[in-house]
Amino acid sequence: MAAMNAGGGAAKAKADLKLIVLGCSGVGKTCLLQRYIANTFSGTEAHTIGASLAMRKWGDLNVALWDTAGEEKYASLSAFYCRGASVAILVYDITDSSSFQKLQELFMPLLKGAGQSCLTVLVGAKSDLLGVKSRQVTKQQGQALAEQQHLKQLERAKTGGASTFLSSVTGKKSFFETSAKTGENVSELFKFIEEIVQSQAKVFKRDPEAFTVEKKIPVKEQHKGGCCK
Ligand SMILES: Nc1nc2c(ncn2[C@@H]2O[C@H](COP(=O)(O)OP(=O)(O)O)[C@@H](O)[C@H]2O)c(=O)[nH]1
Ligand SMILES: [Mg+2]
Repeated sequence: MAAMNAGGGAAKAKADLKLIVLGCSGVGKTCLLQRYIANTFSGTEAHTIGASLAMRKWGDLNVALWDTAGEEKYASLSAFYCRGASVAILVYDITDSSSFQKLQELFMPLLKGAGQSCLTVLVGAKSDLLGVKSRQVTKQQGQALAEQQHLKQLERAKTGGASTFLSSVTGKKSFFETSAKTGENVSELFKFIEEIVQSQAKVFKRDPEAFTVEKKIPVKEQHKGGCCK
């Protein structure tokens, strides 16, 4: 079970790599992590996990899973939050085209601060809502963005001279539509990431970006609704 610090105070942990979840407020980032970590979903309560850092062990690797705790509202904090990330899960809501737009405009540029060979995976969240609400972002749009983003990261890694494992990853596969509510595709998403990461364990073990994370954690995240208000 993951060691979580769900309340206020400081979290401190040694990590071999950092995974971050980026996207507008309300798209379902916290619920996605909660489904993965605890296999639960709560549609109502304030998500204390939204203010926390969770650790997972993938083979020999200690992975720090960072959930944005309101940082999505403050670009400067988000840049700090992206620093040195090895994996970024980029989330939008498939029933909200503005969350897809804002992901590209506000959040993807922040990846400049992530690790040079950062693996990016795109997630269209809330797939269970399709019977209730209409889809605003097609699968094709999601897949095209995933491929485009993957190529961008690959280019960046190569320009920086880093020998990168990203060339062994297919952009097309770096895209998932998930539901934290039903659990659809959530384990597939993390399995995909974990397999890539584990196959590169030696790289991560050697990586100078391995770090100690320490962060003052706000006591509670509050939802004001809407996207990035
Ligand atoms: N139907 C449905 N609702 C979801 C899903 N994921 C999150 N939500 C709801 O969307 C709202 C925001 O979720 P949250 O994870 O807190 O979003 P965050 O701000 O991106 O962390 C909450 O009311 C959740 O219950 C999902 O997969 N399906
Ligand atoms: Mg959250």
